[in-house]
Amino acid sequence: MAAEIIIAHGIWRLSSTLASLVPVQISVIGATGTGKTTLDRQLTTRGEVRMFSDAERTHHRKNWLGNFVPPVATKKRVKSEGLARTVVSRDLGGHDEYRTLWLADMINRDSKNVFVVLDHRHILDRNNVDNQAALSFFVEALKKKRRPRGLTFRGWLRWKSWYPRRVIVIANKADEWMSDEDHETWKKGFIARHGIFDVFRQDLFRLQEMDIPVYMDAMSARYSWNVQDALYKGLTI
Ligand SMILES: Nc1nc2c(ncn2[C@@H]2O[C@H](COP(=O)(O)OP(=O)(O)OP(=O)(O)O)[C@@H](O)[C@H]2O)c(=O)[nH]1
Ligand SMILES: [Mg+2]
Repeated sequence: MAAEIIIAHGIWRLSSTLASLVPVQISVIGATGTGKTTLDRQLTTRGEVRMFSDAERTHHRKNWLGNFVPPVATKKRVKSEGLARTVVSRDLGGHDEYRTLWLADMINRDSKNVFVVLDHRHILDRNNVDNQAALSFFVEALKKKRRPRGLTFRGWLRWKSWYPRRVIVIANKADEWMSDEDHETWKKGFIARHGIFDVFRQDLFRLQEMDIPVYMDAMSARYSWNVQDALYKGLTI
């Protein structure tokens, strides 16, 4: 009996280790300057990430067909509460001209886990709609089934019936906007009710109408607060 328990435990450990090694494709999108490159660096190197100046925003060159050339996709380990996953992502730029590249990339890689990175600029300046525009573009493109430029042959075969499996909205730069009271709300698990998400609710409901589950969380990519946990939890909803 004891031997059987040991063997069963061994099999369980082995299968969970193997599952953690299977790469999961993820897409990280969001307006320029929200912290996508910082997140990419955080997952690669850990610890405090240096500040990136305006001159260091992500840009891509065009190929002879006029399509933007994305950077290579890289593997990263994401750990949370003793569990781990291997994720594959590409650091794409957030400027308006790269939005179709976000779509083409997620369809080409069949990356069904979409992380939308936001910051608090719409709270600092009520007239700033960068974050809203980025999310709306994505939701609208899914709803209207726009065919993005730059699809590969495989992407072209799947684009018509392609939908993400989950959308994870992460409010970054929590070190700047999160108050002690907000932190209490977060600890209780109610961060989705925070005002920072209010302007996005209409679009988030539209995603739910398409049967796409939405998860909301907060993080500080620069100071490594709740980065891996938010990603890991997002992948499990
Ligand atoms: N305070 C704070 N600043 C952050 C955080 N994450 C990113 N930043 C800062 O926000 C600015 C933009 O960060 P990037 O990572 O370059 O933004 P991006 O989303 O890659 O921008 P694009 O490449 O144009 O799409 C930089 O000055 C970062 O240092 C954070 O968690 N907290
Ligand atoms: Mg960048």
